[in-house]
Amino acid sequence: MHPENPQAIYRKDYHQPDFFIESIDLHFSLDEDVTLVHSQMVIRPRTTNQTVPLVLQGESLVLKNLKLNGQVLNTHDYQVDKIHLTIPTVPTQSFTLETIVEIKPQENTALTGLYKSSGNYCTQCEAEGFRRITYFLDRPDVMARYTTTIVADKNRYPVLLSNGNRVEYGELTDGRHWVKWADPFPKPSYLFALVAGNLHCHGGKFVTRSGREVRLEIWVEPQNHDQCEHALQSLAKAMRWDEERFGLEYDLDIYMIVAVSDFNMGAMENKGLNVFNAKFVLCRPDTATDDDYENIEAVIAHEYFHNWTGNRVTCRDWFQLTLKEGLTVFRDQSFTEEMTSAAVKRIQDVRILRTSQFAEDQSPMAHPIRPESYIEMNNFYTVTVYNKGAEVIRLYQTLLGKDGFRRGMDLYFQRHDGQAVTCDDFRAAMADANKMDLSQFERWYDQAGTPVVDVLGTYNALEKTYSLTLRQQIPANLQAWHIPIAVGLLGKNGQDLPLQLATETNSNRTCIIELREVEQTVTFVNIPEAPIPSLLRHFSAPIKLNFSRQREELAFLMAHDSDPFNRWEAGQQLAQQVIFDLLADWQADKPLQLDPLFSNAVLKILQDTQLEGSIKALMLTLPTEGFLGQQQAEVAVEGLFTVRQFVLQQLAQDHYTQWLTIYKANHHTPYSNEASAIACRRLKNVALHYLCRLDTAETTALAEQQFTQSDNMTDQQSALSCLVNTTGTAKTIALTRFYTQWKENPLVLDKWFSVQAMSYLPDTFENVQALLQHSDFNLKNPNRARSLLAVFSQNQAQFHRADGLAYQLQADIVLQLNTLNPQIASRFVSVFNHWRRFDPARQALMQTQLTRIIQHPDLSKDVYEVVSKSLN
Ligand code: 0A1
Ligand code: ZN
Repeated sequence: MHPENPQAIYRKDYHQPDFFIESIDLHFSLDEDVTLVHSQMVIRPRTTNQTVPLVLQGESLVLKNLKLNGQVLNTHDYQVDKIHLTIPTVPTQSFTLETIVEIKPQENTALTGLYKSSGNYCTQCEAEGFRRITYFLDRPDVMARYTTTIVADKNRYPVLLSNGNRVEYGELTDGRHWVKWADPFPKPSYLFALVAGNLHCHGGKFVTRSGREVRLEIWVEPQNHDQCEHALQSLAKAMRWDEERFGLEYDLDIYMIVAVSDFNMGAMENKGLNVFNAKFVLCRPDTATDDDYENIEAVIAHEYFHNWTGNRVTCRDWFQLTLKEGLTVFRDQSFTEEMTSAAVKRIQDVRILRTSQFAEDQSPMAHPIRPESYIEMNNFYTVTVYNKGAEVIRLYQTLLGKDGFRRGMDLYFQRHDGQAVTCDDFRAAMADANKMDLSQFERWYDQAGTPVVDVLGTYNALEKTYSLTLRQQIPANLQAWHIPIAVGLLGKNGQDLPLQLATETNSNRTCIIELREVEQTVTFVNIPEAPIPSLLRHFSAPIKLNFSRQREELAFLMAHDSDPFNRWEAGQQLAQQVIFDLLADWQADKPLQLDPLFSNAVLKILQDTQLEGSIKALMLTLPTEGFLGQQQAEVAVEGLFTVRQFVLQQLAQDHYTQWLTIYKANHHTPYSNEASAIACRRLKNVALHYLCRLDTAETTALAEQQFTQSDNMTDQQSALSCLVNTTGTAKTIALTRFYTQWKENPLVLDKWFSVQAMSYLPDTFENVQALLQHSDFNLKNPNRARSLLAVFSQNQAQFHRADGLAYQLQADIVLQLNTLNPQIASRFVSVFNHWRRFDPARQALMQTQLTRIIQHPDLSKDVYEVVSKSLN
């Protein structure tokens, strides 16, 4: 790129806006050729008698008319460039500004601003998309009252929606009709939304705890009318939960959700009118998996929870994004923990954090949850801001207790309802409500990276004390974090010992150590025998904790820890040790032999009748190649693949009868969406995957049978993903059959692409190349592009082929997407962020592609930022 140097924006440069926009009255005339947007704003200078120019943002707009206080402005009274409208001289008192602009939503493939999806109009304005609709002060600390009139052809677009309440409507003589909406709540422009199209409504209602009736509406393309009920139920559950847990009630008379097929992200919390990726709305047992059901409930809840954490109290500037996102993710995680199983949800969340966020921390895109600068804000909707941000919120709750956290939340809303605020405001509310000093806590907001804590334990048999010494590894220029570490001590019988700190009189089974110094030692008294410590229970902080353990000790914790999270964790650590030792053997050309201790530990889990099924399924799943690679100084691509496959194969053989028993015991549970039925499916499908590793006629027949006979997508997809890794004809038959069955359902067809991209057979890359040519592949549709290419790029051994062909393909795709959809291009190029973690040959191959990309003449800011940081 030879851009006119895309400029970074810095957090320290924040200034209040010079003008506020009190109200905006919008008028859209939607047309197949050009859409006209007429806007009338009441603008107030921040201070009286100021003489600063008014600078509005606007992109890809054609200005047709401009009036100030009703007077048309002459061209020499204002300037327009690619991204601004500047009026050097404006009145010193409130004034009105009217603009008319032309836009072309039908040509908008970036899917930000106003665009078309399956023939319908919709909008996406976060972070800075509103400026692609009309000229505005497009920043979250400018909060205006909106009225919106939409005019469109009545036949094509019978449904016209925007934020707030529908206040007027009517018909025109030319086959067009109009609807006017008014949103009583002032809001930042990123929460604006408009939808127009031919949509079906799945309606319901919710009565708030104060007795107000709220109308709930899920809007979908007509053919999807039978896939909305779960979304509706999820919404009602989320509304109830927020009342009960946080005392927060919904505030409008209507709540609308629209499902669209083309969407860059998961969903968007626009006030009263959420726009959703259809993937997080539509489901039916035969089309959606258990995970899809759970994700839908979680995303619906997430967007709903934003109504308070994000909309009523919003962000002052985009550096504060985690204020709304970290908090809202924490709220949706807590909701799912209560709706499903707390331990299972915690394990799933920690897996995401450790595989994606810890990796981001190790990459050139590493940033604190509150970044200091950005070139393109859309690049900062990251696992760090979202998921680590949620962990940081969880830390408050761990430190203050659930009640203390609630007191902090109450004070936060009491102080800031209707305002645009900062992460510091949130921290102050937590501290003040609990009379606690949280100043050291700011480091979680301004220091990037994963804290590392080394722990040593010493038992003193004479004194009957056990001491833990914890030491933070602090990188240069950083300071010690404030870290709560939850600890338990297990006795020889596997039971928790009562814990009493030398400084306390009462005892507990789990104790929170507050680590604030670089090094601290805590001593437990009255410990009758040398204990086995269980550290960082339920992953009480987003850190890496080092404590050296023998395999026997890990197997012991895996069998006995009363904290289900740590039981799972011990199993993962044991598997990791075993895999890394085997890797050393493989690299030394020694024969591979699986440690019987590990195989037996797995057997014990298989035979444990007390263990809940979903946890059991998780405990029987090995760490991924991606996660294992991250633990290495240099990712051993082939070695990790070979060794991990070997371990899976051995476990399949060693426990063949037990896998079969588990499979059969859980196979006939009838379908339902209850936790117990889900657990049966999880268990049996883990068993099926192990069995199919043996690639025998018998195991393939099991998968085929499940594939043809299942009445639900969880089982069908799972069987298909087993079959794609088999070597006979069953694979082609199943793939053809699945395609024929589901070719009319895009969300299910996405699964067909993904399953093939995930295969571990050596021809996967060639298959992906062929699938790119398939008539159902479409790079413009983000779900479809991700289903094939993002999924493939996570298939470590296949994507990182030694010949670099997959890298070249990925770069080709990035360059195409760069023009079509920069946000998706930037996500796709991010796989190369980790290039320095590979061997020299692969480094060179990836660097070649990065260099090729950065030399592209018209690189978007999105891609430029990621690639330039990667190459630096
Ligand atoms: N605020 C939404 C996520 C979102 C962010 C950006 C988008 O377009 C660039 C779209 C959605 C959420 O957290 O759900
Ligand atoms: Zn969000």
